[in-house]
Amino acid sequence: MNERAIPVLDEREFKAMMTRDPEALHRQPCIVTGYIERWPAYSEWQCLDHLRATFGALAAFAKAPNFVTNIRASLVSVETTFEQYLDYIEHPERVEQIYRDCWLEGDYASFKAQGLPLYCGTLRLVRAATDPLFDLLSPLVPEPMQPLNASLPYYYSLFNHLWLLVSLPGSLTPLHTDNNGTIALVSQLAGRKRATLYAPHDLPHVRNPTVGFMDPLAPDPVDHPTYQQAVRWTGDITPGMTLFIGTQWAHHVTTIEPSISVSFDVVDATNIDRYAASKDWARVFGERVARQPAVAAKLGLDPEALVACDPVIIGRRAMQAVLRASLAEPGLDSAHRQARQRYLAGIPVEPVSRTVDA
Ligand SMILES: O=C(O)CCC(=O)C(=O)O
Repeated sequence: MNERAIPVLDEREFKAMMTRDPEALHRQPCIVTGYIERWPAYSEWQCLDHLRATFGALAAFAKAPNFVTNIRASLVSVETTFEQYLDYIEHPERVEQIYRDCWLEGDYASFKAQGLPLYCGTLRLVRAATDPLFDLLSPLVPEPMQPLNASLPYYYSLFNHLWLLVSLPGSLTPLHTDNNGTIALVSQLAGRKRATLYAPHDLPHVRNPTVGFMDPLAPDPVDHPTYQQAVRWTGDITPGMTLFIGTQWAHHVTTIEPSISVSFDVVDATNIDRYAASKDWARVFGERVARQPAVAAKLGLDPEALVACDPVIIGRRAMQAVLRASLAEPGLDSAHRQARQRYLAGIPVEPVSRTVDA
C-alpha cells in the first residue's frame, strides 16, 4: 500500500504554500501548527468544568461509533445532555448508571459488545454566522485563507458546520466524505487524534457503492479489492495543530488520548462552486420551504407546483430567489456581493416541474 505522512507546516509555510497555489489543500492535506493558540477558546475550552458551565444544558446524541458508513457496521446511541456526556467522559466506568433508560439504538449490552466509547458528535453550538461564539474562535483560519461562510445565506442554519468534540481514547469517526463540498478543519485543543485520509480520485478504491466505506484499520479485500492502489495519508494532531481536509477527501479519525477538538467547515473561493452545486444544503432548504407555503410564495415559487417537486430543485430555486433579492440591495457589502454572485452563478438551473428523484 502507498503511504504518505500528512505534512506539518507552520503558519508562515502555510501562507507561502497557499499564496503560491490557493488550490493546494485540495491536492494534499496538511496540518498547520500555532494559529489556534490565539483563539480565546483555545485555553478556555480545555477545561471540562468550563465546558460544563457553558454548554452543559445543550441536548445531543452520543453514539458508538460517531456514525456508520458501511452496511456491515452497527451503532448504539443515547440521548444525552452535554453535561451528562461530560460526566461519562470523566467517569466512563459509570456508563451504565449515567445512561440508564437513555439508549435509543441498542442497549447497554450491545454497547459493551461493540467495544467503542460513546462519542458526542452532534452538539449544535451555533445557528448563525453572527453568533458571538465566533469571537472565541478568531481567526477562524490562518492567512491567506478567506472564508466566505458568513456571506452564504443560512449557512449555519441549514447544516451544522461547527462541532465541539470531547472524546475518550478509542472513539471512532469512520471513513467518510463531508456534505456540501466544504473544506473540513479539525483543531486540537487537548489530547491526540489520528487521521487517515484518501484523495477524491482514490474514492473508488475505498468506497464500494453497495457496501460503503472501507475500514482503513482492517481493510476488507473482498469488499474493496483495489484498496492497495489508494494512497493512505496519515497524521496525528496534538494541541495547537489543525488538520486541513480538502473537498471530497475521505477521512477516518480515531482518538488516541483523551481529546478536545473543534471541527468546522469552510467555504472559500476554491470550493464555493462545489458548495453551490451540492444537493445537501439544497435538499434541506427545499424541504423547509415546502413545509411553509407562505415562504415559498414570498420567494416567487408557486406552492401548488412544489407538491411533487424534488426538494433539491425547490431548495435551489428558493436560494436563487434569496440571493437575487440580496444582490438587489444597494447597500450590500462588497465582499458579500462578490461571494453571493459566485454562489448564484454556481447553483445548477433546473425546471421546477421535475418530480422527485427516484
Ligand atoms: O474528529 C473527529 O472525530 C471527526 C472530525 C470529522 O470527521 C470532520 O470534521 O469532518
